[in-house]
Amino acid sequence: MKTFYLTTPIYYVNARPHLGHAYTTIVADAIARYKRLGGHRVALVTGTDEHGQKIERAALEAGVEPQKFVDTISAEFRSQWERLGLEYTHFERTTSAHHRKAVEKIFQAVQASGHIYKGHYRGRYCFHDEAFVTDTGEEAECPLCGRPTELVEEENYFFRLSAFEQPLLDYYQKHPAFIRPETRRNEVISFVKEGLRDLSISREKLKWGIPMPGVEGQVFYVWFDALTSYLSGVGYGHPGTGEEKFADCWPADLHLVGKEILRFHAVYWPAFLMAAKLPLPKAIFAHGWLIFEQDKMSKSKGNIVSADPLVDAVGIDGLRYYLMRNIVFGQDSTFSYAGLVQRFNSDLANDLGNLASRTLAMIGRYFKGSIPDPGPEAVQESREAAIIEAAGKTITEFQSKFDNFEFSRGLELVWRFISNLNKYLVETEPWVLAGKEDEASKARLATVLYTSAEALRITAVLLYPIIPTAMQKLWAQLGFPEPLENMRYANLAWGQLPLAQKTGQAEVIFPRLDKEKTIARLSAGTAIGKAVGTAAGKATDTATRTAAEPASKPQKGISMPPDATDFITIDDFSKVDLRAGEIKSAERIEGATRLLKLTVDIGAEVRQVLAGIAEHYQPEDLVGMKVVVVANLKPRKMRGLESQGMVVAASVGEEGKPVLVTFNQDVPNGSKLS
Ligand code: ME8
Repeated sequence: MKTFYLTTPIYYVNARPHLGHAYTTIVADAIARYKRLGGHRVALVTGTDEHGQKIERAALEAGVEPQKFVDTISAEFRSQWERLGLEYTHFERTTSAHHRKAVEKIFQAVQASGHIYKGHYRGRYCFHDEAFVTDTGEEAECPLCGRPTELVEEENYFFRLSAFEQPLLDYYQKHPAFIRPETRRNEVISFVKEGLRDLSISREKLKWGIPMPGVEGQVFYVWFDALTSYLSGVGYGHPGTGEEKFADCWPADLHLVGKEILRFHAVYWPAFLMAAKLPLPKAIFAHGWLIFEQDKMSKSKGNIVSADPLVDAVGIDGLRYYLMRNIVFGQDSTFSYAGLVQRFNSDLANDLGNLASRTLAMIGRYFKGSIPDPGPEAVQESREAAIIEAAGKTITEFQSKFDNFEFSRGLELVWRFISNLNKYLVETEPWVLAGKEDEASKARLATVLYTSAEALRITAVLLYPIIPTAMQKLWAQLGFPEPLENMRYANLAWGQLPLAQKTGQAEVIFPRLDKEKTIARLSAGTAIGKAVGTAAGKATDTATRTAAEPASKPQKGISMPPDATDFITIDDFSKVDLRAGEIKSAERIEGATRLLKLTVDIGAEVRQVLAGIAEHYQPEDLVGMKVVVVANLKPRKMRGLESQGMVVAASVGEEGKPVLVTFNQDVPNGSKLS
C-alpha cells in the first residue's frame, strides 16, 4: 500500500505562528494519527514559505538580512509545532538547497512540454497575497484580501495557463472529490469557466527568490516556488533515495488549505503538474477561518491570537478537542474563550473524565486494581447488549464521519456513547452493588465494571487522534504497557480488554477549570501583534464590521407591570418545576426548519426536549450548555417526536428571537429553581 501523504500549507514567515496556522496543522496531525491507526504509513509535510516580495520587505522593515529573518521565524514555527506536540515527517523550507533543485526540475519539465514563453507583464500585483490581480492595470483592490495593489511592469516568463482551462474542467468533472467541500468546488469551477489568462511565473525586479535556470535576472514567482514544496518535501529532485520516497508518496492524498488559497491549489497547481506530466493530488480540502472574539479583534485592528496561552490554560488536548469539536470543518467559526472553557469542563472534565475516574477508582477499590471477569452475564443482560451494540456502531460511524471530514459529527457520536455509559453507571449503581454480600450482586458488579472499562478502551483508541496525550494516559491507567499509537482500529471489536490486567494509578485526566478565572487569564494575554496572515486579517475585518453595526433597536414586547388581578401567588409559581439541565446532544429534525431535538441531563434523568430555536442556534454550539428546563410540563408530540419538557428562553426583538436562559456560574444538573 502506498504511503498516505498529506500536507499543510507552507506558511509565510512574514508572520509569527498563530492560532490560524496551528489550526490547519492540528487538523493535519489528527488526520495523520487517524490514518496510522487505520493501518496506513503516513507522510505529513509542513513547512515555511520564505521567498517573495513580502518577505523581502518584512526583513527590510525588521532591519535584518532576509536569510537571517527567515531563519528566525521558520525556527519559531518549528518550536511552535513542538510545543503543540504536532508530529510531521518533514518540515520543508523553501530556502533549502534541495527545494531549489526541485523547483528547477519541475520548471524544466514544464518548459520541455512547451508551456513557458517570454512576455511582457503590465498589471497590478497584491504583495500581501503575492498574487497577480489583472493585466488590464485598472483594478486597484486585490479581490482576495481587498488591499490596494501595486502596478508592476516587467519582462517575465509566462506559463500557458490558458491551455489548461478545458483539461482542468474535465478533471474536476471526472473527480468530484478532488476539491472539497462541494461549495468551494463550485466556486473554483465558475472561476475557471470565466476563462484563464496565462500566468507570469517569474519576477524581474525581485532579488529574494530562486533564480530561474538559464535566464539572467529572473527569479521564480513565489507561488510556483512554494507549491513545489509538496514535491520536494517527499524527495522530488533529491539525489539518492529521494526518488524512491517520492514514488511511494506522490500523488499526495490530501492538501489541507485555508479557503483563501484554494485558487492557487485547485487551479494553478494542477495545471503546473499537468504541464510537468506529474500525477495530480487526490484531494484538496479548503477549510474556513477562525474568527477571533470580537472584543479582542475590534480593540486594535490586526491583533491575532497565539496558541501558547490557550495551551497553558486548557492543555494541548483541550485546545485540539475544542477546535475539532466546535468547528464544522470547512466553515468559518468564531473562536471564544468561553466556548473553549465550556467544552473543556462539560465534555472532557465531566463526561469523559468522570467516566474514566469513576470506573478506574471502582476497579481499584472493589477488585484491587485488576480488570474483573464479566462472566457469562455480560451478553445476557439487555443493558450490556445495548452497550456492545452501541460500541460497534460508534466504531463504524465515527470512522465514516472522519473519512468524510466531518470531525465534529464524529466526536458527537463518541460523546453520545460516553453519555450512554455514564447513564449505564447511574442505572446499574455499581456502588450499591458493592455494598451487597450475595454472589449475584458480586458477579453483576464485575460485569458492570468490565463493561465500562472495555468501553473506555474503545473510546481511548477512537479519541487518540484528537486528544492523544490524554488518551495515552487513560490507556496506561487501563493497564496497557504498549503505547496506544500501536493500536489499530481493526482490533477494536468488543471483548479484547485482558481479564485480570492490572490497572495503573487512577488520576484525574482533565482537572476541571474555574471558568471565570480561566477566561480572565486568557483575555489578559493572547494577542501576539499584527495580523499579517490573510485569513487572520480578513477575520479581523469581519469582526470589526460586526462590532461597528448600529446597536440593536429598542426592544418591543416588554410589557408594563400587570394589574393586581393578573398576579399569581407563590403557590401558583411553585407548581412549575424548573430545573437546571445540561444539553448533552442537539440535532436538527429532518423536514423541520425551526425545531431542534435536544437531550438534556436534569440530574435524575436525561430528557428529550424539542425546542423551536433551530434558526438561531447551531446544534454544535449548544452541547454542554446549561439551560433551564420546565420539567413537569405535560409531554407532547411534535413531528412524531415526544418533547418531555421545555427549555426556557427570552424572546428578543421584533421577531421574538429566542435567547436561551443560562447560568453565570456552574450549577449541578437537576438543581431546582425557586
Ligand atoms: O498562504 N483561520 O501562507 P500563510 C484559519 N505561504 N486558518 C488560518 C487563519 C485563520 N484565521 N489564518 C491562517 C500562505 N490560517 C502561503 C501558502 S502553500 C504552498 C503556500 C492558515 O502563512 C490557513 O491554513 O498566509 C491558511 O490557508 C494558511 O494559514 C495561510 O498561511
